[in-house]
Amino acid sequence: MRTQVAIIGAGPAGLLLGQLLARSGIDNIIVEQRSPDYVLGRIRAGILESVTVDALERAGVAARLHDEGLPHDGIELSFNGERHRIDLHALTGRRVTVYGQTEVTRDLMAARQAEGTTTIYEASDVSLHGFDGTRPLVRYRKDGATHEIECDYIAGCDGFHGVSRQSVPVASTRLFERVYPFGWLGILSDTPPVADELIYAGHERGFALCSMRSKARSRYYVQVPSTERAEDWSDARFWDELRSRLDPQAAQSLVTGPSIEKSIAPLRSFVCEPLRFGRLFLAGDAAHIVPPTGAKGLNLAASDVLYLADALAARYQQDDPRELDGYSEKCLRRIWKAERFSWWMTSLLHRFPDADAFSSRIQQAELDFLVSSEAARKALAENYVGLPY
Ligand code: FAS
Ligand code: PHB
Repeated sequence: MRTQVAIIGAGPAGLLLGQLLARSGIDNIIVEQRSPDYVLGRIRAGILESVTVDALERAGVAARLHDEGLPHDGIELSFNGERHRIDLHALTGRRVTVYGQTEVTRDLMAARQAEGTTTIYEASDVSLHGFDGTRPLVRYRKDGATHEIECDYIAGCDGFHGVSRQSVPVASTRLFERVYPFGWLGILSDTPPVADELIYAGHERGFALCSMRSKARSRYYVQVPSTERAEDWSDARFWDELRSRLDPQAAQSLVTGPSIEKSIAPLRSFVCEPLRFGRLFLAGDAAHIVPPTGAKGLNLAASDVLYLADALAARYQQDDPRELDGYSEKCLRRIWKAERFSWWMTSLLHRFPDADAFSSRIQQAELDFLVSSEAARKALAENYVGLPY
């Protein structure tokens, strides 16, 4: 087979890139190791920045998002038994949209299928070749046979554990990482959300987050040690722990019910530099990971893909390689600001097992300053709604 751009991974980054390239008349094939149902079964992000909404509109897949997505003008911080609203819209003139990553992926899959663009699911032993030259090649196995895709460029959109970044000689990369000593135990339940907006709670027992997917489906998280296993947490144990970390009003209003999904996400900050290796470009979780505290993971993937789609369009339509040459540096400027914000929100609201008394007082002072200073609240709001694209 031959195509202009071979995309590795059919998560939100790969599917969004495929859709944007197709709308620019650039031929592409996506190679994905899992089945469509498996990809849709992963419960991930829930908050979209306006940049991501714009990208989905450009991709022609925003109709259901506008029908079913929930625009949110603010978030709440809960600590010391009180809740403090951060009015995102009043502080920045912008808002975020609650719309699950699963639904974004579903909309992108449907659009790609309707346009008949090729996605190869359940491909195994995917390998990348020749991207340091001018004739890159993707090889994979499916239905007992080995297949090859000749292409001009490869987009590595295969997530943190994917093959793309692993295909680059380590000596050509600089990796930056911080692994946190805790994870998020998340639960999905068909119960009404505890409040109209998200509640980020910092408590001596640990962090908790009250989020949602709709007015009838809630998403909750509690911070747990990295050693915990989801199967050791009954629904009742989860609800009791969550309730113990919320302010009295939220604890009182919490509606519990059976979990329809329960999993633990590890927390890490990670960046690979650079993002380009000859004809291979990394985008999304293949290039960087943020702790989900700042709701940046999916949104960073979208901005990488917007930059890459525009750069490939300039290359193919005006034979202008300059945006491709500037891709890595442009993405990294935005990536590192999102890494900083996600690290800061995580440090602000989580309990660190090795924190001494001084660190705990600094954390308390940070929270007190945040809720007493409009400048501090504005800084949080600007980052949360998404820095300028
Ligand atoms: P993805 O990991 O979503 O997609 C990569 C795709 O590549 C997958 O479908 C995978 O099967 C495929 N792939 C991997 N290796 C391959 C290979 N060798 N060959 C072919 N295909 C291959 N972000 C938030 O904002 N909020 C959250 O609450 C949140 N929770 C998360 C929970 C977990 C457990 C994880 C892992 C991430 C979470 N994230 C969250 C971040 C997440 O939403 C990512 O930012 C988002 O999925 C990024 O999308 P992609 O870059 O497409 O990567
Ligand atoms: C979610 O709804 O899954 C979600 C929302 C906000 C975050 C992280 C996760 O910061």
